[in-house]
Amino acid sequence: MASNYTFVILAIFAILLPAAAMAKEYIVGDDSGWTVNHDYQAWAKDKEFHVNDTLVFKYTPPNHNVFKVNGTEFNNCTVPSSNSALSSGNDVITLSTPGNKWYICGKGNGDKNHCQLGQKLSITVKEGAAPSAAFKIVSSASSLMVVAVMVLVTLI
Ligand SMILES: *[C@@H]1O[C@H](CO)[C@@H](O)[C@H](O)[C@H]1NC(C)=O
Ligand SMILES: *[C@@H]1O[C@H](CO)[C@@H](O)[C@H](O)[C@H]1NC(C)=O
Ligand SMILES: *[C@@H]1O[C@H](CO)[C@@H](O)[C@H](O)[C@H]1NC(C)=O
Ligand SMILES: [Cu+2]
Repeated sequence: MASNYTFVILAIFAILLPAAAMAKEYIVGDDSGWTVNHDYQAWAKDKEFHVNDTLVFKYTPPNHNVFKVNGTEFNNCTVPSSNSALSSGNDVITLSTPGNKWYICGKGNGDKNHCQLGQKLSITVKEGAAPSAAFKIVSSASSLMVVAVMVLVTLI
């Protein structure tokens, strides 16, 4: 009897734990994509980024590109001279380490480059994977089952 319940609990964890650690994918700017005159800090404000989540920068090449820069370059809209831009128009960046990350577009437009026109994103990546809503529900359900099993074991 009790071992059946234990098996069920173990099976539920085996199925749902990998899903709980699953990374999230964020389309930068959602439907607007990666473009000028968009407030990416407002877009990022209500989001929590965790290690292994991904950012997807969507745009029509060669109109834009993506440079990962440091805080100084971000603040000054300094485009790195190195040829390290992502430019596919569907650029996927995995957030592999925690900390602050900065991204800008390196394209120019007269005397203002796209970064100066607001095409810049700064985020903070948190350590560890985010627990999903499904995981929270399942873990509370599992806790209830553990209690049920303990009650059964005590009664037997
Ligand atoms: C940012 O990068 C530039 C050039 O690559 C470098 O000179 C500068 O020291 C860096 N700043 C920081 C805060 O890392
Ligand atoms: C960045 O801008 C600040 C002022 O906003 C300036 O003092 C500094 O020299 C600039 N740095 C670079 C690397 O352009
Ligand atoms: C991120 O993914 C790597 C490789 O799949 C994995 O080894 C690591 O544990 C993951 N980190 C987190 C915090 O989920
Ligand atoms: Cu651009």
